[in-house]
Amino acid sequence: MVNKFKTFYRHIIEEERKYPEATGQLSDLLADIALACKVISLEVNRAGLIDILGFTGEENIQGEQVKKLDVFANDILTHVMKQGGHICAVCSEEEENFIPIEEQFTDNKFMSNKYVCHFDPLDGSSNIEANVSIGTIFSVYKRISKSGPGSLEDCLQRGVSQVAAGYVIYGSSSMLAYTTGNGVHLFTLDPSVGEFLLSNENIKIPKKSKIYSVNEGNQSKWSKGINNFVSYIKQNDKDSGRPYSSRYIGSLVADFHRNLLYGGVFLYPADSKNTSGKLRLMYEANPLSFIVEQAGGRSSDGKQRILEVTPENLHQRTPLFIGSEDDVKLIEKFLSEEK
Ligand code: P6P
Repeated sequence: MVNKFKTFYRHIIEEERKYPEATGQLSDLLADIALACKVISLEVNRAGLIDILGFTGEENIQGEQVKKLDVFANDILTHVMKQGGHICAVCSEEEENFIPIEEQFTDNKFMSNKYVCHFDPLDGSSNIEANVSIGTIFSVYKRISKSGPGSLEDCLQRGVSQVAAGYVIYGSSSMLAYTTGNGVHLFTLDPSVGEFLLSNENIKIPKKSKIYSVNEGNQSKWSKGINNFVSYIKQNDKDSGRPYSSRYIGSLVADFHRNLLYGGVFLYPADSKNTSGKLRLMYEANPLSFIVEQAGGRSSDGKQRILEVTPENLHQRTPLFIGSEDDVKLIEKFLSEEK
């Protein structure tokens, strides 16, 4: 834990000052994302209350349409991105196609909308009624095209090209984790001041862990290599730290966040039903992989670094093995040996 009373915005400005060529646009963009997530946090925390107070159904007490929370989160993020002026395209789990955004003409000049954002606006939202932690995941790239609204080429870049990535977990408290390539830093939302305050700096994930996260209900559909890995870590062998403990919430951001702090490996393999895996490359696997590598961990699809996968489409799925370095390497070993 750190004892610096430092806001998220102050932290990103200090990061920006390390780059003399920085224009401040990325800092503003990240601040805009944090603002949107503060609004989402308010709604997520009210969601239970809305149900309790009987505002469910098509209209709330103000006669407004009560949106599904993930649609609400998507609308807020998209709106803030459009008004911010730094984005040429927004891609979202909730949108079939990317949303191209024109440059804005402000103070008698065109703003250079030089970034692209991918979002999973509210991952795990099906868990909200059970009061399980859910999250927003974001990923930021620099555009490839020169000007005007963004193109599909701007949106389909490999994860290694990300300039920033992060998530906000809406749990007992709302916490924001982000990286711009200089380590992973964690902030806790203090609702009384309405700021994300620095709580952990330069987080490092333990190299080896004793936690694995997988939906064992899919065991009959797994490949031989995954079955062999999971059986291996369940065996009793004190010297090699086995058996591991099983921790699976079924909400990616919650499972990832716990493993980042405590050590652990999360698996969502391809199987006979989800032959390319279930999770999405551009707005789940890539941002979390940038974060985990910046924290000293590893992330792979079983054959290669997630960050080096060449995307073919916006909603592409991928197998995902992410977390403590030694554990991910062990999975890759079992997969390489499966006959
Ligand atoms: P399963 C939630 O629906 C989600 O997209 C991720 O947040 C989570 O890790 C995964 O799916 C859970 O999938 O098949 O285990 O329910």
